[in-house]
Amino acid sequence: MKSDLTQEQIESYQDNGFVVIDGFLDADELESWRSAVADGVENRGAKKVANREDYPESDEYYSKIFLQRVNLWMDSEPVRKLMLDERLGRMATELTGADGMRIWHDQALIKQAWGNPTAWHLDCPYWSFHHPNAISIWVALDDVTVQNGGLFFLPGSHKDAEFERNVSITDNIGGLFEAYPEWKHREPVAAPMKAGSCSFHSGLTAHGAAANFTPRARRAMTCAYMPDGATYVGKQNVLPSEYFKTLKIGDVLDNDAQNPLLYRRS
Ligand SMILES: O=C(O)CCC(=O)C(=O)O
Ligand SMILES: [Fe+2]
Repeated sequence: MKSDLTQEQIESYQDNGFVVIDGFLDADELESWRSAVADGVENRGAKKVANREDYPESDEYYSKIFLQRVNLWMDSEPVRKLMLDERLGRMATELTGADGMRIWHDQALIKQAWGNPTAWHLDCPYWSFHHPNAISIWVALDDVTVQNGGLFFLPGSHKDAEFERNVSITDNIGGLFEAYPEWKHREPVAAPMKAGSCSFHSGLTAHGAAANFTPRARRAMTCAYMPDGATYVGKQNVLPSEYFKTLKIGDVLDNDAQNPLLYRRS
């Protein structure tokens, strides 16, 4: 795993709100990630989010954007081994400048053959904490192109995005630009990746993905990270209902069973 970041990569992440790391996994690691994700998805069955039996059902359009299985680390040993890797936490910490990182949630995102596009959106406003150093890794498990559902980012959008302005991922792919009319004429950047490459994006960077215009699935494994010390803002998102009921706005989200600490600067 290419886990050592250059100063140039860190600066590029901070300026643009995303960075692509080519050749992140070597061929053997890529095989382990593919098989771990296959294990996790199969083992999970139809349930979308671990420890949330009551998670709302998706509508028909959304269910054809991707097969989405969240927090596979909680119920698949092979995924747990990959996701609890301290190096991932260190990369997320170094890119953002945070003091440390916890797992917010992982997710397998498999855009099936002929899958719908992923509408433009911001991630962190959905989550139970709001923090400018929220960040996600997105690992390509297949070669990802503009034909099969490659990602697009709006460079620099993390600098003026707001936690209170966002849209849901629906069939209106440009709905985010109604919330941010000032971004309507900005040029997005496509991020094609070879299998085993990855990107990191800020929880405030506008992004989306193309439709899958191929007869094959586009597999990705992702993980969102929460800066250590982030506090609860009143949204349940993927939190188990039992835990959610105990939280008050402003509480530090430091439950190691739900949000394990991956890395902290010494
Ligand atoms: O894989 C996709 O289609 C979308 C990915 C995404 O929105 C994310 O990783 O935050
Ligand atoms: Fe996203």
